[in-house]
Amino acid sequence: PRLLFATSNAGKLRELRGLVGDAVEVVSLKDLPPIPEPEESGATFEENAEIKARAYSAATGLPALADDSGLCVDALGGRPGVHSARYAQGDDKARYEKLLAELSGVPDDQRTAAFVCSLCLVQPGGGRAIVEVGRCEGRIGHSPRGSHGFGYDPVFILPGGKSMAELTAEEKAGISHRGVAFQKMLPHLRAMAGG
Ligand code: ITT
Repeated sequence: PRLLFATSNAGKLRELRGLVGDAVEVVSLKDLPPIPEPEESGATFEENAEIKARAYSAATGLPALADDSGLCVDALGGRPGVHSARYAQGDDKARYEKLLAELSGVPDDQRTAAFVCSLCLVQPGGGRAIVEVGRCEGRIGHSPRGSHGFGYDPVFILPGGKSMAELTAEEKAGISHRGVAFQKMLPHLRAMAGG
């Protein structure tokens, strides 16, 4: 059966397509008539991923894989967390600039953060939801660097010193929260596709 990548975020879609390769035949929301976005009313990444997977699977009759993800900053008590997409009006740059402003004056050893990704796979007709989570630890830099990736990548500094936006797509896939969650999900996708 075809699998629906249930996201309207272009960056996520690009990365998920790279991760799945030709393991499963995939369709995206762009290939389908418009579907109203479900309200992400959950308190956790897992809950929101399941809300999205169930809503898009129900609307299309397809197995759906949804991604709920975000950036949890320790000095902000875990914010923006599940609100990462809505942290500031405007584009990705407006959001990471707001984050840098909120952290101004915070010393390096208190700038730790983690990207978190929850993937949820739901079959049409409801039933069990499969949820897998990945994390990627780092810290928030002082200025943006790099031009790959999306979202908060330019201000997320990895243990090696590079920003996430300085990695190639392949390098990011190998270490990212999304890559980690996806590797855990892959056996379930293969089982669904029939081997
Ligand atoms: P969908 O719900 O349609 O999938 P969305 O962008 O609204 O798209 P989320 O609610 O899960 O999705 O928000 C995730 C936000 O977290 C995203 O918009 C980015 O700002 C940030 N984010 C997630 N993964 C990221 C990554 O790999 N690199 C940088 N920022 C990321």
